[in-house]
Amino acid sequence: MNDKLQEIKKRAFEQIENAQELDALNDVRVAILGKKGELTAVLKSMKDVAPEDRPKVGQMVNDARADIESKLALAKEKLESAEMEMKLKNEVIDVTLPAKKAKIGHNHPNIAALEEVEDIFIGMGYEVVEGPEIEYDYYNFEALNIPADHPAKDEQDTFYIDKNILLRTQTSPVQARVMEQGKLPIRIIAPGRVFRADEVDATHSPSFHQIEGMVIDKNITFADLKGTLQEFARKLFGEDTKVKFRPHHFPFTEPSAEVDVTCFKCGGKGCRFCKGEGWIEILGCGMVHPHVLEMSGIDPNEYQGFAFGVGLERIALLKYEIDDMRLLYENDDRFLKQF
Ligand code: 2NM
Repeated sequence: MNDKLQEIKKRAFEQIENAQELDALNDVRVAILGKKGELTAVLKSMKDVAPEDRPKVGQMVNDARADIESKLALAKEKLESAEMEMKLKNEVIDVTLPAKKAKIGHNHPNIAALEEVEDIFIGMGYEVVEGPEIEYDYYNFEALNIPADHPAKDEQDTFYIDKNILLRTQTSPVQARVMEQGKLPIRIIAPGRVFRADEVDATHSPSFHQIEGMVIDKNITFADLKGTLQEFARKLFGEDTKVKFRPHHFPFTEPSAEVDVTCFKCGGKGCRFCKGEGWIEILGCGMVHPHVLEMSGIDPNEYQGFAFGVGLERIALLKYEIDDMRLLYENDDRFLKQF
């Protein structure tokens, strides 16, 4: 009996020493000490032992069991601490490694252009004002002398929410609201999103941005408008930039003009960029129509004003030489990170 116990113990010790993982160790424990284990079988065979020998044999089995259990516990501890050590080793952080380069944001070309335009006018003493994108028909059209039968009012061009409420088609309603407040003089620019029912292509989008400007004061003339926009063009496109005013028509200004600037690529000689013209159209402007002043409660005999409007996307496309407006709205990282 003793031999058998010694043999089981020896084998158990070997297996415990060979176990590389906690699972293997547990297998050994089950095979030897478990309900159907070898040592348990020995205990069950006690009935074959002579009664007078039973205490002694029982003691031997218990001793063997205790030895194997303590060997198991020791091995378990060893494996666990090895496992922990491994885990810590794998989790080590080398604080001296160079950091991963963080992706930082870029200025969207629209924002870059907006900031440039704003800075120029702020430098001339203008205030930046904003207004609602959802507007009353009154401020978007009527207060700006745009008659009911004007093509701009057509549902084909304007997103109507109901009969009197629409998505503004220009930022001039902001100017109408400021005029109505009656604090004079006024020197403001109104940047913001506008909406028109246009199909998307390289130069059109149903939602784009405008910056409109307006000055109302005593003795304001077309010369003030010309000087202001000339200075603006020089600051935006370079000191050598020339401006050209072409007669035009807008319902809210009289007289009205469109403004071209000399091509900043070729200086006016004509190139691929300006399609051989030497000139690039950038904005519309004019003297605020006396009727517009009157409707806002300003006496046109006492006060005069000029106003102008530029497309922000148009400026961004020109300045950063982007050939398709859609690039401004897709927000493709490969495009944006160039700015
Ligand atoms: C333009 C062209 C010409 C304009 C007029 C006004 C207001 F409110 F004073 F009447 N704001 N903006 C204006 C004038 C806008 O955009 C091409």
